[in-house]
This record gives sequence, C-alpha cells and structure tokens, in this order.
Amino acid sequence: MKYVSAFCISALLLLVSCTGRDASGGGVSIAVFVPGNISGSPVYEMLVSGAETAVAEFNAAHQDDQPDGIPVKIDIIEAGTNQSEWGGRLTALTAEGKYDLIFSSNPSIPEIIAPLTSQFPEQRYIVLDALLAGNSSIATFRYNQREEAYLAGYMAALVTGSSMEYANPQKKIGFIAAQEYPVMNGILLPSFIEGAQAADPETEVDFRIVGNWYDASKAAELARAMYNAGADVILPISGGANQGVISAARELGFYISWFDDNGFSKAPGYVVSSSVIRQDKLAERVITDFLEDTIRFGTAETFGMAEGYVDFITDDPLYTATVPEDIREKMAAAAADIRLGKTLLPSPAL
Ligand code: RBF
Repeated sequence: MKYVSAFCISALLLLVSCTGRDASGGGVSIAVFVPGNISGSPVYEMLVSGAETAVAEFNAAHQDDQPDGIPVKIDIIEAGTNQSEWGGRLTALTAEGKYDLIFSSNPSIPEIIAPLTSQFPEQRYIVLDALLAGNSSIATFRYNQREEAYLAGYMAALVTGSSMEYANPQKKIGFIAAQEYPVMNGILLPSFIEGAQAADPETEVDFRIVGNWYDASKAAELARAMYNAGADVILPISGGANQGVISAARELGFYISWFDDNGFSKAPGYVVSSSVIRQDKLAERVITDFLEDTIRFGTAETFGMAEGYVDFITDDPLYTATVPEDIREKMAAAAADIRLGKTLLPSPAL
C-alpha cells in the first residue's frame, strides 16, 4: 500500500512538472481561492480586486522583461459557501501544481492547507484575514479586528443613545453574524461590546446568528426580531445575507453599522458608519511583493490603524449628511486615540 501511494505521488509530481508552470515557459500563475461567494462579501470583493490590480500593474510594468514574454496569469476560483468542499478543492488545486501561488482570505484556511504543505513542499500559499506562523510554505496577514469592531461598537452606542430620527430611548444595539468562529467569538463580538460600553456603559448588545453566509431572508427575519426587541442600530457580518438586514432597515427604520468596506451608499440615511479593513490595498501589496520575491514565508503579520489597514470612514458625504456633528466629533476623537496609540487595543492571537 505504501509503495502504491508513493508511486502515485511520484507520478503525480511528474505529471505536475510536465503540465504545470514549466510547460508554460516560466510564466507565473496565481490562483485566487475565494472561500465563499464574491458578490456581497466585502472581504472577497477586495481580495479579488486588489490581486487583479497588482497583476495588471506588474504586467504593464514588465511587458518586455518577463520570462519568454509570458505575462503573469491570474485565475479566480469561487469555491462557494459549502465549507465541507473547501478542503477537497484546495487539495486538488495544490496537487494540480499549476499555480506558483494560491492566494486566499479567511481565518479557517491555514488549518486546511497546513497538512498539504509536507506532501507538496513546492506550493506557496498567502492567506489574508488569517493567522499562522511557522510554516515555511505559508505567509499570513491579518488585521487588528479588535480596533475595527471596537469602533463599530463605539459608534453604535453613540447613535442608540442619541436623538437621531430612528433612535429609540432604549440603549440596545444588535449584531447579526453569519456563523460563530474563533475570531467572531473571541475578537469581533467582544470588541464590539467593549467599544459600545466605552462610549456608554449602559449599552446592551443583542447577538444573533444566521447559520450561513447567504440567506438574506433569514437575516432580515433576525433583524426584524431585534428591532421589535428594541435594537435601533444593527451590525451585520454575514456576507450575502447582509442584504436582508439592509432591506429590513429601510422597511422598519433602524440604523446599520457597516463592516469591512465603505457601505454608506448601500442604504443612504440608514448606514451610520463604516469600519473598514483595507484588504484591497493589502492584497495588491502582497501580490506585488510575491511577484518581486520579497514575501517572507513562515511569518504572520497583523496590521491595524497605525499601519493604515484599519480605518473608520469620516470623509464620505453620506456620513456627514446622516450623522450629527457632536457624534462625528466624538468618533473622530475615539479613532484618533487608537491611531495615535492613546487607546491600546491589541488583537488576541486567534
Ligand atoms: N465573510 C464574508 O464576508 N463572506 C463570507 O462568505 C465569509 N465566509 C466565512 C467563512 C468562515 C469559515 C469564516 C471563519 C469566516 C468567513 N467570513 C466571511 C468572515 C470574514 O473572514 C471576516 O471575519 C469578516 O468579514 C469580518 O471582517
């Protein structure tokens, strides 16, 4: 049995070297593995756009000096929301040996790919929004999401305690998550509560779970129930299902705290804040670094507000139009304190 599998692996490796990048004449190939659906998930929209920009810019800048004139190739693989399929898809993609780099984003990816790295030592992986140090085939980068969620909570507490049009007298805010996972339970939810209570210790947080990253009707149903229980600001982190929370906000009149990218235009007048990660900028930077051979595989880095990869949007005209000046001033002060290191919010290693 041992011999059979050893033979199969050698045959597979031979096949890889015959059909993979060597056969293409030395051109570099990158696979962007999207663990979910791109549309509606800010993290994945930014992952893809940043990687595509980096490749387009690299190709434009190196038109004449690429090996055999072959430009860098990028393929986007949208793996869908069935998480039980991701391991098989990543194994097949790795075994195919067609790509110099498999690029992805999601905290659950390192533990899926780590077991593949001894069997396929040539394959390199870069994973954003993830944390794993010490595997020389993998580089990870993540954001200080304690800062990101703290700012969202701080803002939601200021709004729920205000006299804004849809705010009620109860100091209750909501958080709708697609699913529970270590970063959700250990960073995003506790930091949202931490920020809310820093702004007003009496703020209560109602936390509910959709059960997947796509069901907008279920998310709308949860949002309606939260609204009926007194929540007037809701943070949705549920990918494509976020759309249901937006519809419920328009229908019933409550506020939305948006996460990961600038969401003000998704429901003007209802979205009161956007706490963002600059995943497009980071994707562009790390793909460029990979193409220039300066990625330090085996390391894990975390970037926050001080480094410019976590932010709270204050310059969108819809923010100014929706949120009164006294709240905007308090938010600007809270954000500046984090950026300048006066409020220290180190992110737990999860
Ligand atoms: N975020 C999305 O926006 N869309 C998704 O489909 C999605 N799927 C995820 C699946 C798993 C197993 C995990 C652990 C996280 C997922 N996330 C998704 C959340 C994402 O990694 C991040 O935590 C949030 O977007 C907050 O920044």
